[in-house]
Amino acid sequence: MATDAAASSAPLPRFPDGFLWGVSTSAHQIEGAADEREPSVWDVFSAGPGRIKDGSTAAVACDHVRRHREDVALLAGLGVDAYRFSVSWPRVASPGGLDFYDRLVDDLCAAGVRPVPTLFHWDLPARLDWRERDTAARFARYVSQVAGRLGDRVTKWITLNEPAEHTLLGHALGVHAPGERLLFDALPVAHHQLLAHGLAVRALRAAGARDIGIANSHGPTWPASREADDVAAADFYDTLLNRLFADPLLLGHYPAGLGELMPGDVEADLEIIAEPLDWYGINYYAPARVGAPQGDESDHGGVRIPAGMPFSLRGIEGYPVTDFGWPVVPEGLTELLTGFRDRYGDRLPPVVVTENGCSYEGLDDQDRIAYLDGHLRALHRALEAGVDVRGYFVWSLLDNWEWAEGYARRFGLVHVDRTTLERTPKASYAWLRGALREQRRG
Ligand code: IFM
Repeated sequence: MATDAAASSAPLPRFPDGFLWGVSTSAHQIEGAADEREPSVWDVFSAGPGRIKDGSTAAVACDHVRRHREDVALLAGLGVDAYRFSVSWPRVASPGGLDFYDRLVDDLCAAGVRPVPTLFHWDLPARLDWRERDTAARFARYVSQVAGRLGDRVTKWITLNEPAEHTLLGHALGVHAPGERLLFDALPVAHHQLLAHGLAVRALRAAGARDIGIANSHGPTWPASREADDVAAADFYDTLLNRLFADPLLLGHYPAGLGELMPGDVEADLEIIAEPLDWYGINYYAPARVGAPQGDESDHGGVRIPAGMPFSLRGIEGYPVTDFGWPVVPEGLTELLTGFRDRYGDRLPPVVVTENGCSYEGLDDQDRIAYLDGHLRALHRALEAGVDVRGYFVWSLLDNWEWAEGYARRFGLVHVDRTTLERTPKASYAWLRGALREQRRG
């Protein structure tokens, strides 16, 4: 069902001077050229039967490795300040792999678009495993290698993308790569990614970087009712999705009861994990409605929550939904940003919204325009409420390979034909270009 929301005809409010406007993608979702790099956990996972809804793999994706010049031209035409892409560790580990990113960064700089690489966006080399502590140290060595090659032109860095989803969907519930169903035994995977993040911050600083953040996914967690057991379940889910991945970075400790479950010398690791950040990236899509356990397995948009979890996920009623079935709740972004500021106070560095977007079909994507318009107004309300937000990145530039959904979901401002791979800017691309021009006119 499509949303019936409409973009406001009023111009967007004015964002502060220097506000960073960008779009995001990730390596595995767009690059293709899979035969020119070593396999990642996603190559192995997607080769298994029944794992990806349309049976596809990302072997071709958007063929961005070969067509990146065209994609850089699209970015320049859109008028964004910055492009958030990810560097594929399996590609960098393969002969000549860094050459591609070298060219991409050169082309972006020549086009006046600031490169903002994410160093890990879920495509772990298949020979590695986040359950192993050593993966964090290996990550830091790979980060040094990338920074050594690109650091003369890249000034803004992102360590990890959404370690929460990679842990929960990939290692606890098994619906993403590597397909492990460890439930709470997946907690070491969270710890080792956070440790990898802290080590990466140190490696980047050693290479001279001064503008470092992370892209963590967060959302408000709304209790299903005011009953105590629903409120407790929503608090628990808030801890799992929000606090588990933010408290160690911003406060230097895990939420109560979780540090004891982590492997290794947790206190010493937390000192590394809490390396100061220059900014904190938040990916926002929708709030979660959470209730007390209902006693049996539940299906939440294709994600099966096993019986025995201390919470259940419920539908969000009363809001339009995207073609993916995700509720469209712009005010959730205001709530999230003000809530983070209230929770972390001056421990929260300036925030950047590193992802926000929606999946809709069609070239005349008025629903996406309404979505972006609504979320930008919601972000502006957070600015007015005093939250220090410095940038906003749309997910995504291109229709791409949406993980376990395959090619069925279209998040792009630019349509990609699945047969010819031809790129066609959608109505939302023109809308965003116009909105950015307006902002610059003041
Ligand atoms: O496509 C993903 C992206 O890789 C991570 N954040 C959410 C997006 C939409 O599901």
